[in-house]
Amino acid sequence: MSATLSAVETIKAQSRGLRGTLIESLADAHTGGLREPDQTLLKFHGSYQQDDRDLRDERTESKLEPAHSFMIRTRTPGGVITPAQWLAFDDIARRYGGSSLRLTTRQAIQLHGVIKSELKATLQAINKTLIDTIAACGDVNRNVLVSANPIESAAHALVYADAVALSEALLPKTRAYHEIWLDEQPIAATPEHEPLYGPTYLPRKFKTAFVVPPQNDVDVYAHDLGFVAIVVDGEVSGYNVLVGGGLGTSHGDTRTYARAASVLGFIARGAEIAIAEAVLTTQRDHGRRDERRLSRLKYTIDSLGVDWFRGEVERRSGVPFAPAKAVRFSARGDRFGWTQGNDGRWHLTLRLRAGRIADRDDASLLSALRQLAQVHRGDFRITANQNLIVAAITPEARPEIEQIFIETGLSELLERSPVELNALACVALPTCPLAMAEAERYLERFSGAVQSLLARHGVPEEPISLRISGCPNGCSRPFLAEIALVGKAPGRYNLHLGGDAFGERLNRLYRENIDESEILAVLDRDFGRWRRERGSAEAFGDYADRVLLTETPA
Ligand code: SRM
Ligand code: SF4
Repeated sequence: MSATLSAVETIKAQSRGLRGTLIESLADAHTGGLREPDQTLLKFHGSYQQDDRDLRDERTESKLEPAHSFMIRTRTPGGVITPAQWLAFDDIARRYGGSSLRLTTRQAIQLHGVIKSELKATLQAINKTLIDTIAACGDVNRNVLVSANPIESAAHALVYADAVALSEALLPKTRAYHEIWLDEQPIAATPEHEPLYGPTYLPRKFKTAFVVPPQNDVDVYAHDLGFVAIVVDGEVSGYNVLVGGGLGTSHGDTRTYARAASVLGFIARGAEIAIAEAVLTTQRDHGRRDERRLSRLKYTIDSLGVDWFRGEVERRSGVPFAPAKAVRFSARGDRFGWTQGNDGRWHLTLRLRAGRIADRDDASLLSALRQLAQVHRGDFRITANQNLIVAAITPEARPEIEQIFIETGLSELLERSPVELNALACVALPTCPLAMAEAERYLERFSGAVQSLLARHGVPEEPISLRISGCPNGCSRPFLAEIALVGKAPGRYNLHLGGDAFGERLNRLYRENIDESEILAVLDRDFGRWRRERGSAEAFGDYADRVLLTETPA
């Protein structure tokens, strides 16, 4: 391993506990952006500097600096948020965030388009809602995912509590966030000790998810650390622990790859934090710090071996693993519409098309959700599939919620085929600096085109998982879909096929760098073959894996 540290390592080391010169950068009125090292440090506070890519060329021609603005992401473990918090976010979005909210694949809320002079006021407004953005981005443990399914509510409540406790335990200790954004007076001249992270934090981002089978609604195999709840007679006896999932790749760099997590074993409930700290510190001490592309936990595990890693986690935590318990997933996406929990309360899962919430010509989603939040007495749960559950509605309250649901047009968004309802897309253009092709703005058109093909082949109700990412970083978790488009260039994508229906098998590259007409032609032909040749009820992803991907491309 080369001894040369990546530039980000030096920035972290010199940052005085993630403070850097953020205060000075924010005060500099000559530019809408931040100094470069501060852009890196800002991420640890839950925000990214971006620019409007739709305007980039025009501004360059006019010799103007890019139209800088900031994306802000919340730390909301399990995506649970109260109606009062929702209303506050609605206000914040209208005032600072271009009247738009975005629900993410990690159960967070994102604001886009916040300008530098209003960044601090926006973070303060968010903090007033008792939600923070600490560690929502950066080389730390990120927002912790939890199955959002409120039907298995007894087990879910326990697992949610475990996830919140873990999220708190893995927070960095620095007071930088409080000092920079909330004007807290520094207590000591020297940066505080980070017992878990050390002065340079982790080599890379670190992601944790909890899942309650049989619903794999968080894609538990995609995360650095996964806890699969083992529920016996309604009680959570413990967790199967998974490590080393991760989806980010780089086009043309064969050293990078998507990886489904490996199983370490079973632990009793109560040992999660000790295990998480051991996994995290092993990665802290052994992950590569010279090459960020190769520094995720998945590469550390593959270079040291799963058995070595298991032994090291046992040594550091003092918790021995028992053999993993048998687990079966039988579903994956969200359960749309009305469902009733064991306690008689109702839950309404809304479809929000790539998680974007704004008032547009075709639907006034921001206003519709505001109306719901004004009367709702339960809570909201952001799902890991960019949707929203209006949860815990009493039977008495249901008629009023139902009326708003219908009158505001929210119900119409559910009148779609399974493939369209379950399709995901990352943000991509115009805000994501890494996007190579459209994703969110292309989702409706492309999923509609795939639906038309399915209808033509006589299988309009097939629940095929379809995901689009604007680049190979994989933010919509495309590599676990049955059909995925991965952006290559404007209007061009790699086509991946062959994931399974429950998020347990990675798909594979099927066609490279093709445009929409080529993609649809390939799918048209292959849907036809699948219909004729599939075993009884064989899913498209399974057929693709068994047949299409074993053939040499025509
Ligand atoms: Fe992501 C970077 C958006 C979930 C893998 N991701 C980005 C950035 C911040 C671009 C950047 O670095 O400047 C994107 C901001 C776009 C924008 O304008 O908002 C971005 N990622 C998103 C979100 C909003 C996608 C969405 O449409 O919902 C998701 C926010 C999650 C959250 O709330 O915390 C999001 N990103 C994911 C996931 C899915 C997951 O975690 O379940 C992945 C794949 C899983 C994984 O991490 O392996 C993912 N994002 C990446 C990567 C590749 C990491 C890697 O290991 O190579 C990057 C680029 C990087 O880190 O260098 C990235
Ligand atoms: Fe941006 Fe790529 Fe992530 Fe899409 S997959 S949000 S284009 S980094």
